[in-house]
Amino acid sequence: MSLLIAMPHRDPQPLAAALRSVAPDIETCIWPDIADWSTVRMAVLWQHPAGLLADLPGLQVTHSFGAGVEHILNDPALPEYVQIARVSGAKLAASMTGYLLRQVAAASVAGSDNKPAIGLLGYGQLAQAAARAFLQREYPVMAWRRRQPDPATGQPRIFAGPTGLRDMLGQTDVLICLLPLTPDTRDLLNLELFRQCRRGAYLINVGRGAHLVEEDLLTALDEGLLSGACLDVTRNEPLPADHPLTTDPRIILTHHTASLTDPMEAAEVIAENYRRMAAGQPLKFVVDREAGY
Ligand code: NDP
Ligand code: OXD
Repeated sequence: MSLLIAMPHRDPQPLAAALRSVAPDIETCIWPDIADWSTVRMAVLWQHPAGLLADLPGLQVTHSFGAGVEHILNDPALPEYVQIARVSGAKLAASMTGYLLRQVAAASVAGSDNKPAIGLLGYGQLAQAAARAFLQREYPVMAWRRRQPDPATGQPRIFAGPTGLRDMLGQTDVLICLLPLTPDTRDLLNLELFRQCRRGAYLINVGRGAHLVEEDLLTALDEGLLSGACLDVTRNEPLPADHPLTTDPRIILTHHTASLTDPMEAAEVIAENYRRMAAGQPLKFVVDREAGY
């Protein structure tokens, strides 16, 4: 029984070393150096090679090396019976929160003399940590999620569904996308949505590039619907040098570095899930395949 690490575009060694230190008993191999494919029970994946999952007959769990899982869910070779888990934790959330605080402080948001009102799209692990930090600094904070909020009122104000989204957008100065990429959220950041925002709102997209219709962002900036944008994720990564987004002074670009998975934090979650898998126990940070996150 073994664990496979397959992330051809990232250095797998820091994760392998962290796994050796937290779980020396777990037999680990690194793609493409796999002695016996039939013994692999868990695969840790990030932009893994096409067709790989079809070659692992004993696979029980796929584990994303990051928080996002669309790269696994979109794999046509993913068997129905294989579970999906992902990495999450305090370090990932703290790093995202730090990035968002810096970007909001640097953004010049039209018409806001006071602290701009933050509207979070998504209220999961990362957005909840960010919301706490913004509230501590006395920003008004709202968040939109899929499931209806509990009736109890509290901070931040929670919205759900299409009407909730419209309500939140109309009161938002800085819109932060922290959604997973699913069929329901793809292309959500489009002109129709920007028209519902407070005029001159500022957009920060740290979710996925495919949440944003990039031409619509340029139109919204031209029409003054938005005052600026900060994009950590784009449809093509890395962006070609001559792409219109790279030269637009109203747009700040970072290169999918808002929050990088810490190998030790990842190793702890992965090792814990490996043990749970072996014991037939429920996994941590397990993905609901139907919901897509
Ligand atoms: P979670 O799975 O913890 O949270 C997802 C949130 O999105 C939940 O609140 C969920 O609602 C909400 N949501 C999902 N679908 C919808 C929908 N259709 N309508 C409204 N709300 C919806 O995710 P994380 O916070 O851990 O991560 C979020 C995303 O951030 C990742 O999927 C990844 O794409 C991105 N990311 C980017 C990084 C970067 O460096 N740029 C680093 C790490 C992650 P509900 O609460 O009702 O379930
Ligand atoms: C992630 C990411 O999903 O790095 O963790 O984007």
